[in-house]
Amino acid sequence: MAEAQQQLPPVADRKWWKELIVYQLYPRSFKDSNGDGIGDLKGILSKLDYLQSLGINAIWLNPIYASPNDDNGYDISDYYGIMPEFGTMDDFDALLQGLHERGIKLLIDLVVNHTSDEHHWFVESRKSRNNPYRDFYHWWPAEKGQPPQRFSFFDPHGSAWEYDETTDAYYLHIFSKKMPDLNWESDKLRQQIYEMMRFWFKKGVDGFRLDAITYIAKDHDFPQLSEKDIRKKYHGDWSYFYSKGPRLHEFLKEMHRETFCYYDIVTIAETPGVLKNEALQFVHSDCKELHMLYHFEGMGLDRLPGGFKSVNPEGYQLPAFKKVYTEWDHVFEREGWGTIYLGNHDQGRMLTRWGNDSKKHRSASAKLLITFLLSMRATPIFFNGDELGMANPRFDDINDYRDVEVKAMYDYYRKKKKDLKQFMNDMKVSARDNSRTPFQWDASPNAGFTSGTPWIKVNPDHTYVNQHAQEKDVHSVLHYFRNMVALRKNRLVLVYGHYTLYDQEHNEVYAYTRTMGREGVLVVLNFSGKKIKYSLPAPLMVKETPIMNNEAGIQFHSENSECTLLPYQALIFELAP
Ligand code: TEU
Ligand code: CA
Repeated sequence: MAEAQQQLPPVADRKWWKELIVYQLYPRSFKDSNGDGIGDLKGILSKLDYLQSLGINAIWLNPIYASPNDDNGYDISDYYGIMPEFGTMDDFDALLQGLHERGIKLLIDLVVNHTSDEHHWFVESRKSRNNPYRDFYHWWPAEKGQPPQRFSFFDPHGSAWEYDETTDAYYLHIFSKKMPDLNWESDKLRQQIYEMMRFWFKKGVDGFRLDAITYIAKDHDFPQLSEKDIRKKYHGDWSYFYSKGPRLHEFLKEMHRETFCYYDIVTIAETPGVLKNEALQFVHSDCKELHMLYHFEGMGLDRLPGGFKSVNPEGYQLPAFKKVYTEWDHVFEREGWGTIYLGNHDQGRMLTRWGNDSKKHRSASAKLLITFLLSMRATPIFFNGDELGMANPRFDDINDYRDVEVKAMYDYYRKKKKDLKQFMNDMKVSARDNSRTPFQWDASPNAGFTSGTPWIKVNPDHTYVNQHAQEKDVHSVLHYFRNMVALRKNRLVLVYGHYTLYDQEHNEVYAYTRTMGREGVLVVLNFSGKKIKYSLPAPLMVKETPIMNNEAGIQFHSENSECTLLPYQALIFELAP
C-alpha cells in the first residue's frame, strides 16, 4: 500500500522552533575531561558526535556562567564569564561551533530573577544605602520593622528576607540567601540585563531557557501577606503569588522589544505559577513576549498535599495524567505553542516517576515514555540520560545528596522534629539530585563519567544501564529513541497534527490520534505492567502493521480491531484512509 502522502501544515504555522527536539544537558554531570570529578565543556565537546547520533536538533544547556555553585550555577556571579570548573569562553565558543556544524541549536539557561551574592552588583549594593547599585536589589530598612512574610524555596525557616548588618537592612531572596533577587523596577538594572542578552545573541546562541522568569516582577510595595491569604487568594501556592508581579508582562514586552525581536532565536520560559488560562498571555504571538513555556501541572500528579515534595505511595492515576496533558494541548490549539517534558534537573528521573524502573519493565516503559513525548503536539524536552532509561539512584543517606534545596529542607525537618524517615523515602522519588547523577557512558567504576571522584555518586545500575552496552543492542532504549526521533522528524503530523484523546477514563491505556488533512496516526500506550485486551476506539480503522512498536511483536485481531497489549507496550498505527 502506498506510503500515506505526508501532509504539510499551512506554511504560516511552521516555525523551526516548533520542530525542535530539545535535549537538556546538565554540564556538571555529563562528561568530565580533566579528572576533577566535575563535568565540563571539553567533556561535552568530546561527545558531540554522540549528541548528533541521537538526532536531536537542540540542546538546553544548564548554566555555565561563573558561580560559587550554591545552587549548581543558578547563582550567577558573572554573566560574561564561564565557571572555571567548566572551562573557558574559548571552550564555549568551540562547543557552540561544534553543535552548529552538526545542525544542533544551542539554548543557554539564563537566570535573571536573581544573582549570586558574590556578583559585583550585590557586593556594591550591600556596601551602603546610597551606593549606585543599591536599587539593583530589594532592600527593607530595619527601622521599618520586620519585613512582610515572604516564602523562600531554599531557606530552612522559609523566610525570604536576610538581615544585613552593614546597612541595617534586610534583602529579599526567594531562593537561598546567597541568591538575592534582582529589582526589576530599576531601569538601569533592566538595561544591563538586556545588554548582556544581546552579548550572548551576538555570539550566536539560538535562544534562552529563561529561569523562573515569572518571578522577576515583584509586588514592590510589599504588602503584608499571611499564609491564610496565600491559601485563599493564591491557591495555597507561593509560586502562584510570585508569578503575579504587577509589571511582569510590561517587563517581558520590553525584553522582547529590546532584544528578542532583533534575532532569529527562541525562548523557552520556565513559568512556575502559571495556569492554563494564563499561558497565552506569555506566548500568544500578538503579545510579543516569549515563544514557549513549560508548566508544572504534570509534576504534581504523584504528590501528596502538604509537606515538602511528599510522594503518594500509590503513584499517579493515568486518567489524571491524560487530563493534564490533554488540557495543555488544548491551550495551544489555535495560538501559541507548548513544550512537553516528564523530567529535568529539578525533578526525579521520568522513568522512575512515570514509568517503571524495575529490571523487568524498565526498557519497555522507558520506550513508552519516549513515544509519548515524541508524539504529542508540543516541543519535546528530554533530560540527558532519558535516552538510556536512566533512573533515580534512591540515595538512603542525606550525605549522598548535594542539592541546596534538599539539604535545607532536611535541616528544617530535623529542627521541627518532623518524620525524617518519611522525608528520606519521599526524596528517593522527588529530590532534584535524582536526575543529577553522572551520565552513564559505560560499566566502568564511574560509568566512564570521570577518572576522578565524581562530585555526586554514580547510580550503581550503571553496570547494566549505560550507553556503551546499548549501542551494541539493537533492541535498546537508545536505539528506540533514535528511531522515534527520526519518525517525528519525518512525519510532521506528529508535530502539527490535531490531537484527539480516546478512552479518557481508561486506567491503563492512553490512546490518541494525531491528524492533519488526510493523514493520521493512532498512538496506543499501555502505561501499566499488565497485559491488556484493548479494542481500538471505534470508528477508527488502522493499517494492521504498526509504524512504531516498542515490542518485537503485536497481537492484533483485525476482525474486531482488538489488540492484546503487553505490559508498557507502545504502538503507533497509521490510520486507514
Ligand atoms: O527553578 C525555579 C522553580 O520554578 C522551582 O524552584 C519552583 O519555583 C519550585 O520548585 C516550586 O514549584 C529554577 C531552576 O530550574 C532551579 O534549578 C533553580 O534552583 C531555581 O530556579 C533558582 O534559580
Ligand atoms: Ca572536569
